[in-house]
Amino acid sequence: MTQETEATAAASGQRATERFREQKASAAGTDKERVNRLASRVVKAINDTVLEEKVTYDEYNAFKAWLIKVGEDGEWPLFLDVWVEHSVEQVANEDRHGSKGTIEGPYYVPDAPEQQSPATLPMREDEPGTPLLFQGRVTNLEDQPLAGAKVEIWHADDLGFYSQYAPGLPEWNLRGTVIADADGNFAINTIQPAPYQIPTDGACGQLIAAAGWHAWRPAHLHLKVSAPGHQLITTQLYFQGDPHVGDDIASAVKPELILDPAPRADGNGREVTYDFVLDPE
Ligand code: MBD
Ligand code: FE
Repeated sequence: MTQETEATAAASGQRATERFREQKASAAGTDKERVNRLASRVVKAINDTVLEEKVTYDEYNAFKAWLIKVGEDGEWPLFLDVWVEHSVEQVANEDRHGSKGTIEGPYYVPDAPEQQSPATLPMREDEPGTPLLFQGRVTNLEDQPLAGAKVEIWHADDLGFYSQYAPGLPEWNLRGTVIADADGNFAINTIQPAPYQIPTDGACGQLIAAAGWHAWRPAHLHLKVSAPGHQLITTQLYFQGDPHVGDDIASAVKPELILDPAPRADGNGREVTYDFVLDPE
């Protein structure tokens, strides 16, 4: 069977592009004045850069070739989610009083199989990695439990690959929808993900190499937490001590989102508690 390590930028990029088209690429109906204002500012920012930096024809053509390649590799979702989404998220969530959110990234898949808490995420029989018990409570701003809250979770495996975007992984590996109990409590058994290196063999990797940047995100759990009458929160949780927690390529780490799991009493991996507070709709 094909291994997840044989993932290519172009294959995962095309998949992310298709998913985006299916789920989110509907016309926003943005009015003419707004389009005029935003498009004019973006075009002006590029022109200002050309004039101030005295950009040459060689540089302009390299830029053009690179933009063409981003599309060919299907890497627009990756590029935008790594370098732009964090600002959009900041604007979207600036008025929230509950838990912090952060970016969704390109690898969410809706409708992962649902389980009642306590749950074990779908994983291979010999799934590599340190076992992790992730548990907590979902409440409103008044600290009242939200019975039956929905905790959607997805994350990379111990080699940093996501199911449905790398070959050879079971469809729902390390993806699940967990329903909290009557007290808003949830418990999820999984494994600790590895730091994630964005694909180095596509257009985004080419930019990173040409600019002398690094390609890493710290290890992270992705989550969407929701309950009727409350605002859904999209977030990620990171791990204390991760070498990239201070320099995420996607600028999506916040101090409130860093977990520090403790060894489990039974010696089987680690455990951590994190509570979610949802804002009313
Ligand atoms: C990821 O796993 C991710 O979460 C983001 C934001 C970008 C690329 C890969
Ligand atoms: Fe991710």
